[in-house]
Amino acid sequence: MASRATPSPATHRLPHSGTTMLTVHSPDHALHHGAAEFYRGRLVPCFEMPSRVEHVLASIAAAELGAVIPPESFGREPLVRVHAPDYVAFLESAWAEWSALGETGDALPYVWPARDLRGDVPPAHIDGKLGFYSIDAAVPITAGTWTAVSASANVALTGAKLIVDGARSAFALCRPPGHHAGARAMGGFCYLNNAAIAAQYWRDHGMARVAILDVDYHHGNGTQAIFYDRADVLFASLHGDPQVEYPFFLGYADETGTGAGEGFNLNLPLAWGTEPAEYLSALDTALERIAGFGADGVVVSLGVDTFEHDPISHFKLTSADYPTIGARIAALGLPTLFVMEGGYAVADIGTNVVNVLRGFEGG
Ligand code: Q9C
Ligand code: ZN
Repeated sequence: MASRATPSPATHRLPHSGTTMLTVHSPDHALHHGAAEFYRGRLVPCFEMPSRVEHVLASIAAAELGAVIPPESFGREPLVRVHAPDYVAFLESAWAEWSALGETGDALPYVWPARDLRGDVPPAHIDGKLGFYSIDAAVPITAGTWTAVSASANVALTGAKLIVDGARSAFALCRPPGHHAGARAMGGFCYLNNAAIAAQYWRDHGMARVAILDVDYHHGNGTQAIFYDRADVLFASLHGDPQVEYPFFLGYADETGTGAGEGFNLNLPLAWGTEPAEYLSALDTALERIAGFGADGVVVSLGVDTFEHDPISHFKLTSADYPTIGARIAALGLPTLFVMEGGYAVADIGTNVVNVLRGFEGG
């Protein structure tokens, strides 16, 4: 990159012998642009929009964080290490099945297999499949959704591979996000669980123990569920208390893991209006658990919807708090993959994301 030939004073301060953090990004994210999500009785414009990525890219360039590189293609294999094959097939064919009905707008579910209904039989009709394979109606499927979703997973995998190949850190600028997606369900703007796919890739490429630190405002229900019975992947999350916040039905403090995974899940739910000092104290608790786990690497589910002005969230972090988060994660001294999750104060997410990454880099 030309910009690296004339580093700014800020990049001169980096203590890592001239290395900068690579960002992985695919323009295919823009092929996913949902019109609306169902919220409080009406269809509202999607908060999760393509411009989010453009703001992050602009801030990366302005800060001269490092080069932005395209993803490699990893194919289906690493996806089905985490997700059920029938779910991946559903995502791939959903738009074709929906448009075959003569529909031209986005596909959205409207019926779900809740208690006392059959949750074990995927229906044949797309209307039934949409509900079977989802937890909510915040997951529009458009003509370009599969292309964008599979590119997003490839972005995460490329970041994971950079670290297997020796990088200390990388930033996977994933969009759509992933942490609400379970092994067999989409939800909360998420389709494939990019962080989980990256963590499993690390397990399959030499790392014995992987930690996932989820700092998105919302509980990473999908990631938790995927690794809930495993002792080789520790999931630690700080998030809005599910008593009062999406996803409501997971993310409580008493969820500590099951079977071999007992003790390898840590939830730190926080109240609406949580201030920076309280947030950072919870972060330290999560980091202490990760340090004690003996991880070979950490995947950070990086949501910046903890920001005070986020339109759908209720914590009070300021832009000046994000470098502290990055610096404290860096103090683990572990190979670190940052995976983009949420953040909907669009004009500010670039600043807030880059603040985390520069805080990590020591600048
Ligand atoms: N319209 C992530 O941050 N429902 N997902 C919000 C406000 C879904 C958030 C309701 C929130 C999902 C990745
Ligand atoms: Zn979120």
